[in-house]
Amino acid sequence: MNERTRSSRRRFLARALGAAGALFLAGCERLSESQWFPKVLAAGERLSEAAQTLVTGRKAMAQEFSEADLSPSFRSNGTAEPDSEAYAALAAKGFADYKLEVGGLAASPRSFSLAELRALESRTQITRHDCVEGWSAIGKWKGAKLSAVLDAVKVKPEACYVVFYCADPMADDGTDLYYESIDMDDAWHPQTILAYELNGEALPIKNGAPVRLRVERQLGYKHAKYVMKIELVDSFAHIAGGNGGYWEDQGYQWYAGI
Ligand SMILES: Nc1nc2c(c(=O)[nH]1)N[C@H]1C(S)=C(S)[C@@H](COP(=O)(O)O)O[C@H]1N2
Ligand SMILES: [Mo]
Repeated sequence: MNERTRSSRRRFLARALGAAGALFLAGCERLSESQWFPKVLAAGERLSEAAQTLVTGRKAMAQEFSEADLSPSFRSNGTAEPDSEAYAALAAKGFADYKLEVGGLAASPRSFSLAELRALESRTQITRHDCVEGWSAIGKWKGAKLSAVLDAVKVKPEACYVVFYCADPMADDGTDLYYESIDMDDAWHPQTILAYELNGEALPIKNGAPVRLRVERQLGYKHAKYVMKIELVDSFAHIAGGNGGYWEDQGYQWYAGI
């Protein structure tokens, strides 16, 4: 579904869900026009079904597996160790000084140490990771629910996306950090976690230590590793190439739902 269709469906959905939903979704769509409304309302029933499918679709759980399904080892892809002095210094101390900064459109922005993240409500899940390069792996992830982090910082209603800034520079000169973003549907999803364990052990550096995103309804490149900072935003215009992610800035689809 292209951006425009998606936007139309979301607007219809806002209507279908009533005033509260409309208020929330309207904030995220400030920049788009509203001409389509009369047309959609005339279409009635049929679109109402489409809206329903959309709701179920975005809330559905990704498949979970059993211990017997675990891949013998979970491979690393992309960065296997960030080429950054700041990261090396953190790693040298076993990430004891790590702080996850969470801010942007939040009423109570704050940072979280690893201990503080571990104290939040957690979830453990065995899921399959699918990379667009053509490989998959099943791993057991444990982490803080992103919803618990969002609750703690009090997300402002204007927030439309969550942006994850990583420790690894993608350019040789140390600039162009990897980053990614998801919308609020994925952000509040129960399987969306900030993982600090893989297969029962502290997350290895090759898989994103100390904390990486697991957003199970999305393809591999959305699962930001080495997350250092989280920002709640209403647009990507001010961030890097403006497309919501490192790979998106090179032309990948922003919505990588599966
Ligand atoms: N910071 C950061 N996150 C990243 C990447 C990366 O290079 N840097 N690669 C992405 C891609 S394409 C995939 S498939 C997964 C790989 O995760 P893994 O190394 O645990 O297999 O991480 C994603 N997140
Ligand atoms: Mo990937």
